[in-house]
Amino acid sequence: MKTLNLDGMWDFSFDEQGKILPEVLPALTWNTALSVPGCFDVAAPFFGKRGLGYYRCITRTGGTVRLSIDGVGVEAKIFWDGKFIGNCPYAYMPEKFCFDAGEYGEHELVIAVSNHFNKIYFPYYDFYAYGGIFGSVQIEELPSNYIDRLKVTATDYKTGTVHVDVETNRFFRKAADIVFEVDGKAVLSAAFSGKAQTFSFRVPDFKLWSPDTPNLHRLRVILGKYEEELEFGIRSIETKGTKLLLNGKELRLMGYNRHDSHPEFGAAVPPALMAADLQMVKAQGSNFIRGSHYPQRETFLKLCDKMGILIWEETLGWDVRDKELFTREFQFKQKDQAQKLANIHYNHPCIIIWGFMNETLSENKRARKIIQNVYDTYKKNDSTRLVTFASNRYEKDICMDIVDVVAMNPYPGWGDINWDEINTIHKIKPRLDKLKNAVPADKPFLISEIGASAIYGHRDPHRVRWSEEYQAELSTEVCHVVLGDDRYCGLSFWHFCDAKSYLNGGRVKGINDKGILDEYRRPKMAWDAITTALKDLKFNNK
Ligand code: ADA
Repeated sequence: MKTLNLDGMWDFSFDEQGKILPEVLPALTWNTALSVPGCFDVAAPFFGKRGLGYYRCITRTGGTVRLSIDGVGVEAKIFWDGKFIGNCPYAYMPEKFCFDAGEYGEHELVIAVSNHFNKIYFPYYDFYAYGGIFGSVQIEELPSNYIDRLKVTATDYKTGTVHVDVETNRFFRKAADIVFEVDGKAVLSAAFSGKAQTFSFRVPDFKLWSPDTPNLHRLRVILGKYEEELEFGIRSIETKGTKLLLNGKELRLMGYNRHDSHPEFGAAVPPALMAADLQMVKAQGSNFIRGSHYPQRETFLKLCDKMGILIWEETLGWDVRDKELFTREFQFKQKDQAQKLANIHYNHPCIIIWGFMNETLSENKRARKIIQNVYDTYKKNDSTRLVTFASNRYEKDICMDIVDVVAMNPYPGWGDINWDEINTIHKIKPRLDKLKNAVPADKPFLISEIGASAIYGHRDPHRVRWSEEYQAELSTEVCHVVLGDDRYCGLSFWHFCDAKSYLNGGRVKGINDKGILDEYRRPKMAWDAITTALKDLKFNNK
């Protein structure tokens, strides 16, 4: 079995007039080249344009193959030797396609990308809709019988027992031997019936995974001519009353919401920059990232597995209005994304929370049904993780009983200014105290967003809003109020770094400037303020 990494320089062609992705490839002139992964709309001559971008690469392969595309934006259609193979309907969602690539030899792969808004990515979202291929593109050459899905579940962190669910391709019907190795040693040889089957074994000399000890084990599965390798972690995540428990011990979360965004790379943030972001988070003593507001890249999740950073990953859907929310199409797309995400990223120990539909109409009875449905979809596909959504309906929210962790996005100290005030930091504690009393007494409560805008370099002795001083002072107060009170299971600031949005809706320079770092990752005063607050609070005994 061979894996081809197709990342590199691809031929590129842009159609600015094109509105809808075609079913059949048009005649194209491949007159330029762009990088994959990469975004076409962060570079001249395509800067800021909307249209159809065609990426082409020629590769040598053949037989049965599995093509993996780790996220596109806003959507894409895939063509192999001119023939339609499949869709990437959701921005940022990784997709896999198994198909017959034909005789061994040269073949043409075209990924046709549209960065027009669609029925899941609406123009009013507060983050820029980039166009391009955001993650790696790979081809695995497969034998005719292969494993389609491998799910590793640590069922008992005390004994190191794991279950491995093996699902094979449709045509696999023959009984065969299956071998499991962990860290290079055989742990189980068994008969595989030829249908979906679960195997169970204990990991010898297992070590638990946690943010402080992110131990990973390597699994190798051999089934006939097929082989697959992956890393997994042994850990549990559950709730007990108002607490989160990781491996049976209380876990408190502290970290950031983070957009995959950079002025020069758009949403195709390079791995080196991802690693640098995560190293900062780790060095600060934080342990949590909410991947706002869409699926994360495989590289990013692997880094979080290795570095011990806990993740909330969510479906795309931001502040969706009733006109869109109450359509069957939108509801299907939420459930479909939840089902895909829970399966595709199932084996990452770093993911502890599945999320969906940021700030939806959770005060509304019709929306409650939709929320219940998406929650149930996640649970059906993954009963081992916590499921929630971030609410901004506060006391009016009627869905707090559904979710495993109540998560809210309040903005006291920012959205509550009066004519005669220049500073509303004193309003933070009373507002949060009131809010926490509205949360069911038996549920963990997470402040999933909170923060203030600050323009990098804007310093002001009056500490007015938009100054670095104001944001730093607000962040310190938030750390003390939230992390100093164990009624809250955690906190994630809005947000890690400034990220491109739109000019309408009052975003200065078209950027959401509530980053604790600016868009180039230069720390604002708040970064050190938070680091100091965590030390003063001895957060997580550090
Ligand atoms: C919301 C939303 C974020 C961001 C934030 C803000 O809470 O979830 O994506 O838009 O507001 O900056 O106002």
